[in-house]
Amino acid sequence: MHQPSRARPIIGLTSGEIHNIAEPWSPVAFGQSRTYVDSIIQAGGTPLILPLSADEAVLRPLYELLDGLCLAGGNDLDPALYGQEPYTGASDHSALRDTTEQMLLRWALQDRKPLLGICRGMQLLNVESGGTLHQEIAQDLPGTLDHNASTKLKSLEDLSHTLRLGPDSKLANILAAGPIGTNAHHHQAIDKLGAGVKATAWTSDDVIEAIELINYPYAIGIQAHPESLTSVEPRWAKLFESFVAATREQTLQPRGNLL
Ligand SMILES: [Mn+2]
Repeated sequence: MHQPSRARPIIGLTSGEIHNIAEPWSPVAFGQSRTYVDSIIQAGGTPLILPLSADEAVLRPLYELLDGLCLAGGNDLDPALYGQEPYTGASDHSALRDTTEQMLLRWALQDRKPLLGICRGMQLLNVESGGTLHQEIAQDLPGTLDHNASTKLKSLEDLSHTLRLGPDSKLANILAAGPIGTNAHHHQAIDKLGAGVKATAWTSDDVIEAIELINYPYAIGIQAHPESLTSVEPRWAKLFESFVAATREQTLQPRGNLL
């Protein structure tokens, strides 16, 4: 059933647990960086930051509002999700965030809603498809580039990485051909690709920097943080524009009295 699409599609944006280290007594906040919010707004969408909850009854009504889902960056996934023990004693993960995002992602995949996974979000797309991660790039892939160069420079507007784009990919179509600069702010990377997952961009050391789901209308994952680069490398703004455009093109499900 075709419904008129919204002028401004609603893009669900996953949140993370924010701990106030300076004031550890203060409650944990659920939030997300405004760079994602700004990028979605500039691309014509309306972002909706989603709270963390393991309760399906809480999340589902919010999910029903969404035209697309952006799985944002954040801390590591629990290595148990891809069948591994953490390399170092305890892994830096939020079980609540893992559960929340898995629930949202599974619903979105069932409904074939447009998906954009950034950093951790790309890793979750791969893991949910049965793929695995390198828990520590420096340990697993010695001699590779510094994938935390931007972290060390304390700037996500840093373009220390250059990506080569797979020619036969949605990403190359969106960004136009030719290498593109990006930031480097991660210590984990995709190892084995999941079922139906295709790598679409790499750094010169062959670390996978982008993926897409094949046989799916629009599901793109990016290892870097393009939401911080739309000013310094305007080609990255096209990624968000294409994502919002994809949410307009989909056949929207009836939403009861909301439409
Ligand atoms: Mn990288």
